[in-house]
Amino acid sequence: MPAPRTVLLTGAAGGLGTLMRELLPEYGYELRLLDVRPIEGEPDAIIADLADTGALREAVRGVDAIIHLAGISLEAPFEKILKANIEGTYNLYEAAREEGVERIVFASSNHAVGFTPRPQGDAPFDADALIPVDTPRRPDTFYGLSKSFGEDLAQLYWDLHGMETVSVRIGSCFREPTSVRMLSVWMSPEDGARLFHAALTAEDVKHTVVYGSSANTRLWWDLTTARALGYEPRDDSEPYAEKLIAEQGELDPENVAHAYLGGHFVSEPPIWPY
Ligand code: NAI
Ligand code: 15L
Repeated sequence: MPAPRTVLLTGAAGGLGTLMRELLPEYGYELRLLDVRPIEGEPDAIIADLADTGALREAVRGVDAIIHLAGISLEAPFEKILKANIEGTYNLYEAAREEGVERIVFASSNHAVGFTPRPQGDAPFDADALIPVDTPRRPDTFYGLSKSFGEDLAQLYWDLHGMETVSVRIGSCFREPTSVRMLSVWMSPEDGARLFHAALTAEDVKHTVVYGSSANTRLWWDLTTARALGYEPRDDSEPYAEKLIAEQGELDPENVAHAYLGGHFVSEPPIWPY
């Protein structure tokens, strides 16, 4: 596949979409933006719901690849997750198939495997203690379940239609880590852009699942499949550790909200407010 140039960015109004709108053009991409919400300063953005199959068909026409971020990004009643994340992702894949788009980068989440126990003990963890991408799926929420569905959909579209996907199980991609858990799962926005660029340009990815994080000293999972795409993370959350641990304390193995990859999503997930 030739290196993609025109890329549809769904969910472009959101937190990660906003960061990627800033960072990805540096890699030479021309972004076509889509979201159900208007985007300030972006009059050409496509305002469409993932339920609108006609609008999706037009939105994907002529793009070289898609970065699919749109959807509900927290826990919500199953009916809402079904509509936005499950049917919505299916609608996008169908539109992409019909229009011959060959590569999708899918924003999966650590919450697809959120009920996986985190490595215990002192960081940095040995390579054999890190959670591999082929660990059994253990969603921690309906939200995580929808990401698990998205990964399976991506596999099906590769096996059936030869459409390639990199499913990125993103940890926490925000400007800075704000919790002790995030010291392990943080992905700096700059590393996020590096990883998306690698996922868009690597050859012959078929359906590849990767974890999305920086090279954190306290990393919980294995970045081998991400590095195999050519991803070279440059950031580490460790400079934030002293302050966050002083404020919040170390993770407590007896606390259920500290015991799994998904953190507090396993016990008190944040709820989608809309
Ligand atoms: P966000 O909630 O800030 O952005 C999601 C965007 O999707 C919003 O702008 C929203 O308007 C749009 N959207 C929701 N439903 C839609 C629909 N039916 N049709 C069209 N647009 C719709 O979330 P954020 O943080 O930017 O995350 C982006 C993606 O990455 C999400 O899929 C999320 O699940 C995933 N992710 C993000 C992580 C992070 O650390 N930010 C971690 C793991 C996964
Ligand atoms: C996610 O999947 C959410 O979309 C994001 O808002 C964060 O909560 C992140 O996971 C996390 O696990 O920190």
